[in-house]
Amino acid sequence: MSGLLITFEGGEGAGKSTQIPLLADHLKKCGFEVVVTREPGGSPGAEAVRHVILSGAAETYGPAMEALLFAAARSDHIDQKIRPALDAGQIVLCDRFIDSSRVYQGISGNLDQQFMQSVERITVAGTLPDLTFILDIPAEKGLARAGLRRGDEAADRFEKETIATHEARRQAFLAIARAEPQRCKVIDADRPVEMISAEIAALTDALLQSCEVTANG
Ligand code: Z5A
Repeated sequence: MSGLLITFEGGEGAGKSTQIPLLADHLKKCGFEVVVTREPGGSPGAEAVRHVILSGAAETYGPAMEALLFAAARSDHIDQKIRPALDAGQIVLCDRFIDSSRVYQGISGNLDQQFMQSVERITVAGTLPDLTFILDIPAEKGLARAGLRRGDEAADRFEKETIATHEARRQAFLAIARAEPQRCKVIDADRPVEMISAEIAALTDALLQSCEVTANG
């Protein structure tokens, strides 16, 4: 039995971490086994790499180095957590995944597309999302939300970048959604939390009805 991999993508402050537990609750109420995880991180090895990347320690070595660090973390995360959960028929909800690498390293880092595609193919080894929610919000609004949430803590390596860079990333996520409309659903994230979660739950329910994943409860 194979589970489902559902990923959440989008710019800073779009509301991914807010929406994931709401979808998890909805699915659990329907009787599904749910695993919530995140990238970079999600397994002990990947969490160690997360610290290196988000502290900015690898930034001076360039985007290719960062892309490979994200890939190393993802490979461990998939092996240790995601694939075993899918093999057990569970629904995995992951905060960021391959599209973040495509956008942050591939587009913002201006890396060769063939290099990025090869790294992705080797890293995921066939474990690809069944459904991806791209939470879309103007960069300025998302960053304002992320700033409020952070409070006095320092911005991380990516939050510090310019509005133009964040807006370009937003457009890159939307371009991925246009290229893969079957997998990617663009969600207007500039709305009340409950309205967004209702749309996400409805789209997930529709996918579940069309595939073989069944609830245990
Ligand atoms: N990265 C990469 O470069 N390459 C990769 O391959 C991967 C990642 C996997 C991880 O950061 C960084 O790594 C990330 C990309 C890069 N860049 N940055 N920064 P992270 O894991 O520390 O954080 P994040 O993924 O960027 O989270 P986030 O985008 O900052 O936040 P969010 O999860 O989308 O938003 P939130 O925490 O749910 O909400 C933010 C605030 O807004 C919070 O106070 C909420 O209460 C509020 N909120 C949420 N929804 C709403 C609505 N609907 N209305 C009003 N207020 C709301």
